[in-house]
Amino acid sequence: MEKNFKRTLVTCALPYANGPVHIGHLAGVYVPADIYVRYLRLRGEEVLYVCGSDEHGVPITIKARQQGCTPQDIVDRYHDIIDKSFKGFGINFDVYGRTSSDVHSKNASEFFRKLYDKGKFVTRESEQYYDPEAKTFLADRYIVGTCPKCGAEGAYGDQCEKCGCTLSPEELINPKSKLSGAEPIKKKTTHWYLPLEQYEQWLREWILEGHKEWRPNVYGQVKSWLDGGLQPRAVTRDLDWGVPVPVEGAEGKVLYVWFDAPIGYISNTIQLLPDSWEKWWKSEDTKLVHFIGKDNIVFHCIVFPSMLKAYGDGFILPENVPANEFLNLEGDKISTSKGWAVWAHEYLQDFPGKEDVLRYVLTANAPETKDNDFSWKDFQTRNNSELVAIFGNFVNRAVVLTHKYFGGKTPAAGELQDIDRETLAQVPVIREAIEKNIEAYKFREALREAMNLARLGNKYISDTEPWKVAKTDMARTATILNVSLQICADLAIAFEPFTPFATERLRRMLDIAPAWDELGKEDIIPEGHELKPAELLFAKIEDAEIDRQLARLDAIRAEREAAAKAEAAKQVAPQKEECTFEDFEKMDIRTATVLEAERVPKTDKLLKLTIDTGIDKRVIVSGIAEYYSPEDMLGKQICILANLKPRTIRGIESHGMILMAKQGDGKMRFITPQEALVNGAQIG
Ligand code: B3M
Ligand code: ZN
Repeated sequence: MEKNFKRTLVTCALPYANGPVHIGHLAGVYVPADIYVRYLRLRGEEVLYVCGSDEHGVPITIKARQQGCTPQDIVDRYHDIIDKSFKGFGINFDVYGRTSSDVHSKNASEFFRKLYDKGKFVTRESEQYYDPEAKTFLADRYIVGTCPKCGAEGAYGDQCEKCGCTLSPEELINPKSKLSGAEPIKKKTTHWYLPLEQYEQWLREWILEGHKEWRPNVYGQVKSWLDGGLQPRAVTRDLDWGVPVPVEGAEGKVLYVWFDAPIGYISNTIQLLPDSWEKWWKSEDTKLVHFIGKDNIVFHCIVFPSMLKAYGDGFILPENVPANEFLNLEGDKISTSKGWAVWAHEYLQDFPGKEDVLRYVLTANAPETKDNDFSWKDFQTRNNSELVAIFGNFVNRAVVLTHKYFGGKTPAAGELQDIDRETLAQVPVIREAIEKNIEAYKFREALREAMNLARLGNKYISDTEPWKVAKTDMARTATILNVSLQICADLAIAFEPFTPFATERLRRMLDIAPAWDELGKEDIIPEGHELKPAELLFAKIEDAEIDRQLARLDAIRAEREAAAKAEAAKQVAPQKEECTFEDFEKMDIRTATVLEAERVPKTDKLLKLTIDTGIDKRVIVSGIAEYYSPEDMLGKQICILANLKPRTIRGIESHGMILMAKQGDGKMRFITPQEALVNGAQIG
């Protein structure tokens, strides 16, 4: 059932202040939320738009340790960068708070205390890893060791970044503390848990029964969590960075970051509206919408609602949680730690005045139903052949011709012809489609419709050719330009949520400030209304600008590959099964010298070597051509396994094997005695 709300509270996931935001964040959360908020405001609705930095959590403490500064230093730095980036893209929250603020600390603390006093938590004692040297419990991320699945070194206690598997610290082979390098020991600790299983039935009814309209990815994830059965979730941690647990006997413990962060939405509202925040959080007339990425679904659909339910006191629940899938970059997963990203603040520097282009491309390609890819070529094409060639071109022709023929004054429309009427009749149809899609959180589709409006205008002016008609019929020219200008005004409305900077220029050119409701009216710009000088709506993006971005990514890729190779080189194969001295004795290993060397024809890997073994001269075929040329081998003293059973390789009989050392990345080198010896010296 559609409820009638009086106002809308829009929250955006609080970005972690341990790195800048990138295009994946923008596409997943902030651009769609901004479109939604701008649309509602244009419709004259009451909206509150809340966000802020998420400044707690273990990764921030690790970064601080790596950089030799405090966690507060880290979050101060990134909070500022992130805040500026959002503003740069026209994403103007009513409040952009931070979870390290006093308001939040007090609010989150009180929230916990209330649940505690109401008996909503259970406590559990568990054994957790503890660093006996640093005298502190170790969060999963603070324990590293060998991955039990792929053997990679340096896997974390919660995940191996090499093979991507999820781990628990117990599974690591040779676990070591990241703090001191000491071997962690198990120690008992007590934590508070929210017994989520008690909310299962209620969640089923509220979401699975009551919100079938939620996006399939969101609904599906919730369903699979509920079907899997919910477990109590720890809401506290042994850590020294966060909101202290406000309970006696909880020294050295803080609220788990995912417990305090969503409360941050409320704290930030309190910070902005200390006296009237409850109207936004505790009134059935408020529609609450959480914009998030798909990795945050469980917290916003299951954990936070259960916290609010436990708290009671009239807190409302989200009406919708439009979570997006992920955006990839040039075919690869975006990764902050690997530097594989387009950073918002760098984009703003590299493309000044083109904030809208990124907003446009990220929306046109929005990962709403599946993961999507961002490529710089697509970015350029969408700018040059959509924004510039269609939208910009149409507006430019309409405005410039009005200046040229009518001194910038909006000419009167005479009698309308079929083409005029048919064109204008399309506008309300498109308007309805945009509205329907935005209200259903289908921003990509809504933008397509808005672009259809630009296409309509561009086609109209191309078909009616006012620059030709003007030679013979000024009255008809006036009508055509009047119709064209009305469509320009429609575009100034329809595109405002998507490309607010361009529509601001357009509104300035047309000298109007229309509300959403005027979209499709036939006299948004009255006859005689004077236009301002034409401005450029969108500018072409040249190949050189795109090439620069691609070169930057190529460099990152090359660096990453080199690092991966260096890492692989360090991997040491595990020891083989035991053998006896007799086993070893069977092998006749001795020195020899290469007399002749040549490639085995039609192969890439094989060399044919004639060698002096001290006992005889013989031929060995060896797969080392990738590493050594025949010239490299000539005259070299090597070691061979002399009594290996002869084998025929590519028609050549090979008598023995050259001893090679091989490292993790596959690189091989032959073994040579430290000082030249006679051929045939036995090794053992
Ligand atoms: N800090 C964002 C993330 O997972 C996380 C959101 C918190 S929203 C309350 O990247
Ligand atoms: Zn692994």
